[in-house]
Amino acid sequence: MPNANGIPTQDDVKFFKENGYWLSPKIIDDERLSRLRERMERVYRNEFETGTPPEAIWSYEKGHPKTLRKTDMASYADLTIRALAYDPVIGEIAAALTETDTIRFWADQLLHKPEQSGGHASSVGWHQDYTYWKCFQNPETLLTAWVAYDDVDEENGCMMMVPGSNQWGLLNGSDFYEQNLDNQKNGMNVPEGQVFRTMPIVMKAGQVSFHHSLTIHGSGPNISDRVRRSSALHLMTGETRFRYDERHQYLSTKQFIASGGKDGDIVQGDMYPVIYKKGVTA
Ligand SMILES: O=C(O)CCC(=O)C(=O)O
Repeated sequence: MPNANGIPTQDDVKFFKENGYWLSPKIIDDERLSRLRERMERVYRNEFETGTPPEAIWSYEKGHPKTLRKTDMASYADLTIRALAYDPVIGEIAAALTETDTIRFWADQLLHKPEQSGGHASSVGWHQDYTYWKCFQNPETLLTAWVAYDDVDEENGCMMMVPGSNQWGLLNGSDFYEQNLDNQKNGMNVPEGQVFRTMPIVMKAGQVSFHHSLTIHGSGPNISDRVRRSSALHLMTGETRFRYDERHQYLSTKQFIASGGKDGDIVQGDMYPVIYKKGVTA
């Protein structure tokens, strides 16, 4: 069991290393969750508190209301969403799981999966996040914290993890946008002797699920009457180094390059704030 603040124990760290994911207790309280849900709606109405828009606003089927919405870097637009992205407790948990002393934030996504979305594109295909993050050198230094704004279960399309896949290296066939998850998994080159077993990540609102950048995960449609809302926060350890990769560029990596960052440099700077440093209280 984690301690009172949700900080993982040695057994939890062992579980994360072996399985590639770990689920915290509830660490975001109900009042903060209702503010986050309200801010999510404001961003969807194009009301940007800071005056800066998110990096990308995207949904399937040209914005059909029953499809998945993904908004990249809403933390640029809204200060409540930004405070969650920079949350030091989430940073401390990430540091414990990766056994490091420094965690930087590097990206966030708002994810909105509407109720009764079956029959529309609202699934997330099986993928390893590192497929999209080759602009960083070492997948071991990268992880995601997924914050549930609502209770999530199989009916409203919770995430599913493939336990142990964090130890399989980078596979072919990852595709966040694929809708036929059953077919898709047959195209992934799972190593000989390993089994593609799926684990639903059932969570209460305010819990945070952490996954390694090589852990295969995806999610099905929302066949319930309950919306599924969340923030996915992409984090890195202080050891993360940059790699120039033409295909995987973001506003932050473009700025890193513009300010002189080169292949092999430690990733740091204004776009990559330190959210946790061991021994320094927030
Ligand atoms: O929300 C989902 O179903 C998938 C999110 C995801 O792929 C991620 O957080 O890395």
